[in-house]
Amino acid sequence: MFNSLQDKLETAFKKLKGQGKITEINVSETLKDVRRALVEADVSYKVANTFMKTVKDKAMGQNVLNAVKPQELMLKIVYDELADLMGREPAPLVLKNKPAVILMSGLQGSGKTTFSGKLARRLKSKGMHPLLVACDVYRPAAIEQLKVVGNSVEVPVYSDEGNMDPVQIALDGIAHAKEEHRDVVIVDTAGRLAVDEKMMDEIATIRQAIRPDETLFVVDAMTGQDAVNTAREFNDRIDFDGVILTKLDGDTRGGAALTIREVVHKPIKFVGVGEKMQDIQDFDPEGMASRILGMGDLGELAKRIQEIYDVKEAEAIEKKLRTNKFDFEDFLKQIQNIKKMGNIKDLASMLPGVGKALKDVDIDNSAFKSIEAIIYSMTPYERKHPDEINGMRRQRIAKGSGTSLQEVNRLMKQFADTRKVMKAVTSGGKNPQKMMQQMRQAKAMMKQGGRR
Ligand SMILES: Nc1nc2c(ncn2[C@@H]2O[C@H](COP(=O)(O)OP(=O)(O)OP(=O)(O)O)[C@@H](O)[C@H]2O)c(=O)[nH]1
Ligand SMILES: [Mg+2]
Repeated sequence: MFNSLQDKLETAFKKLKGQGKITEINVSETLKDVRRALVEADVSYKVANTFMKTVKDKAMGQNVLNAVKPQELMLKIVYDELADLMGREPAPLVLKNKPAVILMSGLQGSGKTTFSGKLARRLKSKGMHPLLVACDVYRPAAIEQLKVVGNSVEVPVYSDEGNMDPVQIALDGIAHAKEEHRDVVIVDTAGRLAVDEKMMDEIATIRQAIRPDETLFVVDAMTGQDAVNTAREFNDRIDFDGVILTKLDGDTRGGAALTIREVVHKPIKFVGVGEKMQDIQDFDPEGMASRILGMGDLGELAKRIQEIYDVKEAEAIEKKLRTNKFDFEDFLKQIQNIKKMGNIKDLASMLPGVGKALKDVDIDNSAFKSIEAIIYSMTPYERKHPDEINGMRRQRIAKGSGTSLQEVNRLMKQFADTRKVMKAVTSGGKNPQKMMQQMRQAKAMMKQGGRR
């Protein structure tokens, strides 16, 4: 996510770091670099200029030049401005009606149908009972696509094949939800190739008829400033409640994420980070600012971890760690869990400083293959007693798994580190604050361990 922007901002701040004493000239040079980075990330000139002016005023107001740690203060100011630019506070869905109704809108191929499924899955995991409603009556396979999506997240789909009136289908779908005691209805609509009057009329009419709790505008982040312009046009016409930014996993420059809020004064509520149903994240401006500046996003990571671990499992692991019984069987189980958490590269980017280090590394979940092979080459006894895996055993394991001694050694080290991190994470329980604090400690511990 936003690799090139991250790179450029880091370079900008590095320049500042190299200076013994920073001067007004260094600061304005850094600011110029930051501005250029924003514009290259497809942030509009207007927004970039306003941004720079605010940062500059703040820097002068807080007397950066005489600050104890001027570089850090500058970074903090830019971080704050980025977070403010994106709205600062997360904007959760506001669902009041029974059933609550969520209406999707957006251009063709922006990701409405996919996101409808992701959202249904998400709401279901929170104990709600969603119903998906298929109002795309134009594209031949649209209804079928929603059914496939619904099926994959085990959420029912209401459709009315042959009925060409999306308003009526939406109303019928909501009535059906009432009968079936579904408490939230997600209405998927037809895409527009471009902003065209007839289609705009249709979505406006649906909206008037069903009075949704939330009208969401879905937009492809890869389209940069076009995304922002489309958002403006949709907002003028249907006054939506929030934005869904999809395809943030791709080679997105980031401009849309940074600018939309400022231009339409509506919050980004979720982002899509992949084609799979679990690839959805709450949009958190502070977390995003932190990620853009290469500072990681431990909040999001903690959330993912909590999604996977139930309390019981966490307690069991915690006990094992406490009594030093955490072994390779458990480790293997953790790998399965991590795979469930989603794309590994995306997860890694939430760790401070790690995202960038992995930027050019081609890792995906198959990276676990050799690790799994090594563990499968251990005897059951060895898996249960990791501390007894000596040099000779390591040699044998390397041969058996078709890897090398170095790889086995590396895994042994990773295993030891994982124990430490897991210890911190599991004892954090359900308290993300505590968990984050402990993860930081664990990270520091691992660093020390590495130096020894
Ligand atoms: N990489 C990536 N692909 C996505 C994401 N969201 C959707 N897609 C893909 O984008 C394509 C279009 O998604 P759809 O959900 O069909 O889009 P739509 O808005 O419903 O399109 P229409 O119904 O034609 O208007 C599909 O191939 C999806 O798999 C995302 O967050 N990341
Ligand atoms: Mg669709």
